[in-house]
Amino acid sequence: MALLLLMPGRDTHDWKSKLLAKDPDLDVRIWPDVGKADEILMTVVWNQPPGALKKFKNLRCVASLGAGVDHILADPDLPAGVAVTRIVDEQLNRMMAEYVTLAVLHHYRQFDRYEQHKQRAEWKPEPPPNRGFHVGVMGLGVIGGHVAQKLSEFGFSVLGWARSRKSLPGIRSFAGDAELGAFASLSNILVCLLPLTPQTRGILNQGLFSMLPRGAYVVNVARGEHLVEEDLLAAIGSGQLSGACLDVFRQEPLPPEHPFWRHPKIMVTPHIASVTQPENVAAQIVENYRRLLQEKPLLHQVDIRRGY
Ligand code: OXD
Repeated sequence: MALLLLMPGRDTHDWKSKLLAKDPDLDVRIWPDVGKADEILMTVVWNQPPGALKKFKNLRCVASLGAGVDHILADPDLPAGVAVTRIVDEQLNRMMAEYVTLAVLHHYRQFDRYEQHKQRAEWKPEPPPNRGFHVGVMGLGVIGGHVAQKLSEFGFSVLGWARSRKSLPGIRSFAGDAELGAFASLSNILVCLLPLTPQTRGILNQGLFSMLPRGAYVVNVARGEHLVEEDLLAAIGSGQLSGACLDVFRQEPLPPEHPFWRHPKIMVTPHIASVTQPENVAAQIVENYRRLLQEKPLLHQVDIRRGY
């Protein structure tokens, strides 16, 4: 049996060598050189082409290359009964905490204003940031919970919102639709780290923005589909939002003509907030491949019905 790397555009040879370093006997194939399709037991995927997943009759597990699995669950060719796993990795948590802390501090310490002053050679101290400033983190799973905790350790007052109530030291927790308004009304910076599901698609919209304190700032590091782009532009235009830092987009790469590129109040990065490094995660992929062969429960298997 074999493991297939189905990740067009990624450095699959590096992935293969990192997997073989963990288990030199592994039969690792690289799409589209699949060999005998019936021998594929597990596939590691990112941006899989349409129809690719339906070719493997003995497929038992589809592993996401990243923390998110929305690209797999949305694939109409995902065979029924196949397990789906995600990456859980300290390195991914650390990178995300770095990125979000940087975005929060950049806004909180008004670096955007100082960039503008600099263009005019203007020496202009701004009033110090407000007390009573809260960072609201949407999504308190493995990564969201870690980010919330790091922001709190940094000294921010952190609120967390999730579908069900979470108990995290130092984080004031809000849960479900009923408490979304209370959470939003206190969030001077709103950070989205939610999984993408039918319930969370488009959740960053005009309705939510209108519940935030005037001048709030939005950081989206989850999925582009969480954000209604037109609503963001309108909310910044009206002054309801002061700006946004975005790492993910409905269309990636973000097309050159997209208004976000040239918007003075929107920071754009190319989906780099937190990136899977093969050397950090090869062990968990190889372990899951062994578990499949031994018919043991898999690490980090997602609940397909819940979507994460
Ligand atoms: C992920 C991502 O899901 O990089 O890990 O977006």
